[in-house]
Parts: sequence; structure tokens; C-alpha cells
Amino acid sequence: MKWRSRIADRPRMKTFHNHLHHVHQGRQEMFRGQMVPCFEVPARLDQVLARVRKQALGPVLEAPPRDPQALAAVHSPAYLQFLAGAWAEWVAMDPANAGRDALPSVWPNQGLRSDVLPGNFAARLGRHAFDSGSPLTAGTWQAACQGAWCALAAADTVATGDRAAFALSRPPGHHAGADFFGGYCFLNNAALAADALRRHGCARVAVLDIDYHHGNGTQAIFYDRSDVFFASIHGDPHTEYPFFLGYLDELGTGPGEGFNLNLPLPRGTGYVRWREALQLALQRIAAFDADALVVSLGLDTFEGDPISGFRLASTDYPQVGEDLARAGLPTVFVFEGGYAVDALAVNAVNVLEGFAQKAG
Ligand code: FKS
Ligand code: ZN
Repeated sequence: MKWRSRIADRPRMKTFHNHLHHVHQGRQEMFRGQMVPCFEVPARLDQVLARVRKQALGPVLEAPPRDPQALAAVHSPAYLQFLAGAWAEWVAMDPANAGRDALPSVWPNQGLRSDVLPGNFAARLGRHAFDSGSPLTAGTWQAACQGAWCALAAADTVATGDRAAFALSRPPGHHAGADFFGGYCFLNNAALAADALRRHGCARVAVLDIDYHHGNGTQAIFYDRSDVFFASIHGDPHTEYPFFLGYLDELGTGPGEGFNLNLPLPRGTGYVRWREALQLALQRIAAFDADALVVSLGLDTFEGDPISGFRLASTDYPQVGEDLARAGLPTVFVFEGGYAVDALAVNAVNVLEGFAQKAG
């Protein structure tokens, strides 16, 4: 009977899963001069969802759809219009495109003008993207919207009294900015959740990004704001994607100065050193006096991750969850990266179980 009561007593956390995520399924991404199969595959979410159910983490729910206008809280109208119509425009360029994913091949950098918006779709695709590794497919807009609704539902749940909730979304979101996609991300789920918490009355919201890759989109969205503190622990951009943001000296700008914290760590960093960075980030979040926390939960810090370079073990993740719970804040977890598909589910749910057990 002992096990029975333990299961009944286990703290429960709602999971909002993107039930439409399968409609976004990139075929190939550009990597070192050739097309390779995408790392960001639907099986990632399916595995985590199965484990959430198996471990009885808590209720598994679908998020109600919303008016796409809700996305304008963090994304520009021009970008949303572009994303919503992108697939139709791609196919209109050439009917044969219906069988191929859209990838940009030209960008307005290196002295080119980004203040013009050409009519040509290939040009606009490049204007709104920062890499060629993020295929836009027939279902991308639909899947990304439903993923965003999961993040907003999780934020609502936490704002109305739950200690924590999990937005199990894909495509991921933390590389997407106000008007650009990249790094497999199209809509910034974590930023939407943070902004929703602000609207719900939390005066100060912290976003803690523990994905292996710097959350450049989230940082950019909140860079000039003092009401949302962004902290990130990630592979040093001198050697790691996304390379062009995520350095220690990025502190925020204008009213946002002092409200951005980057803790880049060298490739090869193990759990002990990584945890020191986590403690530092949590200290800064406590000093900021946050009312709520959004965690960009990437599991590509795992030692077996095929595209990342930290060395966390599966057995480290429950303690990561405990450390996060010790911050004592209402917490929205937003799923981001993690590509060791066989270990991903155990690692993700280890964090959430560690949190739930500590949070009581
Ligand atoms: C491997 C090269 C690296 C881009 C890596 C993107 C990482 C995405 C992520 C997210 F959370 F957004 F999913 N390509 N071919 O893990 O940060
Ligand atoms: Zn990542």
C-alpha cells in the first residue's frame, strides 16, 4: 500500500502538449555545405509526452486555440503576416515547391538594406530568417501557433494559482525574435509566456534559459525592458551556435540595462561547473525580486546530445529541477531543444519530477 499513497501524494503539474506538432516536419537542413536530415524531429515531443504520462506527472491537456492577434504581444505585425502566408507564397512561386521545404538563401546583411521589403518571396524569406537550417513547411504556421497556445495556457495556469506548468511545444521558440525565425524556432513561446505573466499582473518576470544554445530571440525581445529579466547559461558563442549573440558583455540597453545576464561556458563543461552558473543565475533572479519564472527547458546540455557540447548526465537532471524549485517562484516550463531522442524524455521528466518533489 505504501507505493499507492506515494503516487497519490505526488505533486502534480499540468502539461499542455502541442497535439498538432506533427504537421511541422522539416525534411532537411543545410549543414556544412550539404543537406542533412533535420535534428528537430516529431519523435522528440512524442517521447517526452509518453514519459509524462508514464510517470503520471499530472494532467495532460490540449490548449484552446486563440486569435493569432495574441502573438502580436512579442512579434511584429509584418512578421506574423509573413509567417501566416509563407507557405502559400512559396508554392505560388513554383508549384513544384509544394514538395519541398522553404529555406532562405539570401539575407539583407553586410551592408545590404533591411529597411526595404521586396515583393519577391525568396527575398522576404531571407529578411525574416537568420539561418538556413530551419525549414518552413506546409504545417509550420499551424503547428507554431498551437505551440504558442500551449505556452500561453501554461502561463494562465500558473498566473491563476498553480505552482508550475509545462508547455510541451514544438517547434521550439527561443531563437525566434520579434520579426525573424531561425534555429528551428518560429514563434517565441517562452517570451509569449513571460509577457502573458506580466499581463496577468506579475510585476517582474524572469526568464531562465538553460538550453545549450543561447536564446538570442528571447534576449532581443526583452533587451530594452526592465520588467523581464533574461538569464541564459549556454555554450560560448565564440564556438557555439548562434555565434553572433550570447556574450558576457550583453547587459541590456536603455531601461533594460542590467536586466540581461549571459553565462557562456566552454564546450565540454560538466555538471559541477554548469551548476555553479545555475546558482549564480538564480541568485540574480532572486535579487531582481521576480514574481514568476519562465524556464526555457532545453535538454541538449546532456552528454549524449549529438549537436551540443556540455556533459550533464541523466542523473543530474532531478537536481536541476530541485534547484529551480528552491527559487520558490510560480514557474512555467517551456520545452526547447534536446536531440538525443532516446534519453530526452527521461532527462526532461527528471527535471520536472525533481521540481515537483521539491516544490511539494
Ligand atoms: C547542427 C548545427 C546547429 C542549429 C542549432 C539550433 C539549436 C536549436 C535549439 C532549440 F531549442 F531552439 F531547439 N544548427 N546541424 O536547440 O536551441
Ligand atoms: Zn538548443
